[in-house]
Amino acid sequence: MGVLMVSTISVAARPYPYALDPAHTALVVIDMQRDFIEPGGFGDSLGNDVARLAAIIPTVAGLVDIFRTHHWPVIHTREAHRPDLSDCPPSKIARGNPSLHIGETGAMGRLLVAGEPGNQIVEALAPVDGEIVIDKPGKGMFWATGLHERLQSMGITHLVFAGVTTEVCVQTSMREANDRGYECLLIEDATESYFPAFKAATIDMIIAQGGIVGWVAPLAALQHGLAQQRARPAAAAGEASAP
Ligand code: TIU
Repeated sequence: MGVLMVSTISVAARPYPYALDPAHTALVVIDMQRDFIEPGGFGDSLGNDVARLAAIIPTVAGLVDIFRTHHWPVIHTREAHRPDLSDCPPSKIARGNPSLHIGETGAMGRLLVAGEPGNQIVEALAPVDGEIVIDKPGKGMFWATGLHERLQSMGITHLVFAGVTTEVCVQTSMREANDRGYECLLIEDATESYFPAFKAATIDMIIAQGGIVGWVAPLAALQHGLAQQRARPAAAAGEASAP
């Protein structure tokens, strides 16, 4: 049997339906690392209740599973600095009044440092062979990562977003992607914030003004769009196989 050719999938999204072209779409899972999700990490050091974030893991896993099943690209990011912190501005280390600063040693090793236990993606969402893992020194996924060039070489034009936190690394990355011309969809139940009001406000900002940053939809809308696409009778049969 040949490769299944999948045509555009329509996702019931806000502010209007999102047209997902599977041949040119990647999933980006932002910073689902222990530093933010488990006690004793960077998120905890800033005084946050990290339990809120762990709750989305099953939904993110369901989203990842869709992309893996279809062999569509999955990209994981981690907020990570080099062990010598040469890629971490002093302003970032000094900011706030954390119980531990970036680079200091907590319950899961040095905070936000590549290679440390806390810097690993949570076990339930661990990358598998063939998936891209990007270590990013900033909140946004394009700053000093080379990711744009990789996405361009893959022919990616559409990005589906999940991860944490909604108003910090997810929003920054989505805005950076929007400015680079990507059509962006945020899966709203696959992202979370330490602050419910900030998550709600971020979603409102993304979809305002006709989708000034992009689109937002629940995972169920993507699943429904996929099911409808599969159910399209004659067209699907006609375009079903390629040599
Ligand atoms: N503090 C906070 O909400 N987030 C971050 O510092 N990084 C990410 O969002 N990944």
